[in-house]
Amino acid sequence: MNSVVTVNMENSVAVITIDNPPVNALSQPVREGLRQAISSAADDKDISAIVLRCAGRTFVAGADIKEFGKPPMQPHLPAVLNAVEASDKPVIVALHGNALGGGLELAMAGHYRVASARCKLGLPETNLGLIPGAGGTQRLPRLTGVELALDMITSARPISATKALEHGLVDEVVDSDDADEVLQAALAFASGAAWNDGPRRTRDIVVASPEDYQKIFEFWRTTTEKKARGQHAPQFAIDAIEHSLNLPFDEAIAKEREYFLECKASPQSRAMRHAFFAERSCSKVPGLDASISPQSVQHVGVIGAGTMGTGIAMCFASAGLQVTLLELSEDNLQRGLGLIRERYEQSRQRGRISESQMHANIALINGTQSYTDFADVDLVVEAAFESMQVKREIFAQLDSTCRPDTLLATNTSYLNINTIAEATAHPERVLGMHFFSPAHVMKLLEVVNGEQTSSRSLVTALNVAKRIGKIACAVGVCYGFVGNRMYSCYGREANALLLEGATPSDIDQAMQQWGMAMGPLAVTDMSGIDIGYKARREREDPPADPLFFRAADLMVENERLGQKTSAGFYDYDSGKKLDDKTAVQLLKREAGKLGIEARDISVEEIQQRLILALINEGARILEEGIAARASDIDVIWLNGYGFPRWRGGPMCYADELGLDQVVRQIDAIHAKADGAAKSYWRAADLLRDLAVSGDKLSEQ
Ligand code: 3H9
Repeated sequence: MNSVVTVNMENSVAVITIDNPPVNALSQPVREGLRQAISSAADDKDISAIVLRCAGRTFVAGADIKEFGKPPMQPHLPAVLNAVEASDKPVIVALHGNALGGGLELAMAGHYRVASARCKLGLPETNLGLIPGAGGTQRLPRLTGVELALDMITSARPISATKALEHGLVDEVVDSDDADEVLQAALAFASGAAWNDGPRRTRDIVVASPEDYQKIFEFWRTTTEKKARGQHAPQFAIDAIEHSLNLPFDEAIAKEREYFLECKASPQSRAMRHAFFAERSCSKVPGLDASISPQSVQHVGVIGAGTMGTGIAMCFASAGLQVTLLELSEDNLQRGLGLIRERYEQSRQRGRISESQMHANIALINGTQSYTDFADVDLVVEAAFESMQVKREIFAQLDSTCRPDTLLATNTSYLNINTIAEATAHPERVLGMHFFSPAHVMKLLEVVNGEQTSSRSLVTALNVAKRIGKIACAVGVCYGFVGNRMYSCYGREANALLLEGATPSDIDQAMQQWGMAMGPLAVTDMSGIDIGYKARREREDPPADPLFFRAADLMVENERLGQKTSAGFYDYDSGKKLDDKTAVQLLKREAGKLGIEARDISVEEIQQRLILALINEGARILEEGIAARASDIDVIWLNGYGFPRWRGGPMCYADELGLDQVVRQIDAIHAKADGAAKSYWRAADLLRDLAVSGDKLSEQ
């Protein structure tokens, strides 16, 4: 048919093969090839049935997301799928790998489905701010019933082939993941009697209508509103699924198309598509020689059995790597190993891992109190106390204990990697691997490239990050790297607003309303207000600003460290999270002493100050080359700081706001600012330049 869709005959069965690497996305040539293949098969009297399959590692993983930003091209997917479904020759679809989005929609437009045991089937469009737009909201409920369809589409989570078989989404599961074996099973299906009645068209199935279906939809609308706070697509998806019960198929399909197009044109979908590609590009570091192969890493040493160290040890063990966990005190070591066992046990209870997996993971982690056990490790991740002196001593020790090629990483959140590397004779093998807390849960890893870090060390760290399932971004050295450096500007504004008259809950609610997972002060209370306090005192170049994090410092000076002391910005005694009266009094008094007059502060002002502070610092980070791409900054904020995915990250959001608007708003804050704030609010040159040129920040 064309280079991506071919047809060959197996006796009287036409085998249509889609071969469009890497994931067989339904780009225009695939749609055109499919249209032609189905139409030719219809006219060919020698063809009794059709098997539709894919070459390569997966069935179709969806529409081609890259096409969404461009003008639509014929033939459109819904029309192609209607032609597949209308075929008079039975269409048997052979599924392996993933059948996602438009891929599953294509499979459902076929008449029968045979899947490999490891195949995953799903409609993940809401992850992209979309709804299924080629019949998924109508054909899925016809096959599985509305409840599973609601779950699969609103959660965007795929299901296993076994579950799909149980619920009528596939007709046969082949106990193999080999695409050829699935093809053979589909051919056997095609020559068998299963389809003696001819094509079984999904559109003709009457959707089972649960008696209390209105209640079911109400339930999904409210729970989805909470789970997917701020997002439009899941609600559109629920409306569309409801049409499978209250409208004829063709009218419901027309509605689905209308909602799909509205979602596709929305800023939310643009942002989520940006996030999708940003997460895939961040592992490709510009300028890094792609031919460099990573060093082998099988055995990892982790220093520190506290919250971070134990979480880091679990990341490696869960990926099958051997771990030696070092902690000098026996009590702390045993406490850490106990914590690891507890966390794995919890995962087992929640059904995330099997009992045997739990035992295997635990067995991979051995505790030690001696550096001699690091003599043969391939990688060390140090997660000790945040003190330059402590870290330098540890690295000097590692330098003399480990093999000369062992990669040495620090998990420091702020400290200068170059200064740490100077404590070793081989600074080229030193870098930062900055995990986010809880390390065994959070996907993000900042890989900090020191001045002398070799390309091979960087490649090895990125490779190991991928093996442990992290989204890794390479960043340069500066105070706080990318994430925490920006967070400190965001927190700086929250602190300033507290002295200007906003309460902790005013600030947190404004930011949650904007879409952040948590407010900054609730985060500080949770992680411990003293953590930032100590980090600020370790700083080599603290800002000469008496107001810098003054509110947080005031809490620490009054022994209010947050949740751990049951007293911080919030009151934890009442059981409800309320502004703590003492904290508010302390802040008022301090503001009075500093001559800051309390005023009414609007929700908009809070949101603007905090988000613009992020954008401005992000632009400076780009100017300095600390991040290679704006999209890396977005990935860091989406995966490490609870930034709403539907806003795409701070750099993407700046583009949505319009850079001229961003600069105008920053200038307005600058005009009113005094003292150190005057320099914080100088708009980054990059923002000004782009506002003039009209180029996008997120594409830098
Ligand atoms: C949809 O279908 C809408 C319809 O309802 C209606 C239409 C009318 N398009 O993730 P990986 C690229 S919406 C274009 O690293 P893995 C990806 O960018 C779609 N490109 O591999 C990367 O490129 P590069 C619904 C795509 O093995 C390469 O493939 N479907 C697409 O870790 C490898 O990707 C989805 O949302 C695409 N659809 O994971 C599924 N998908 O090498 C999206 C991937 O240049 N895809 N690429 O960086 C996935 O979830 C994962 O890619 C998958 C494989 C699980 C399939």
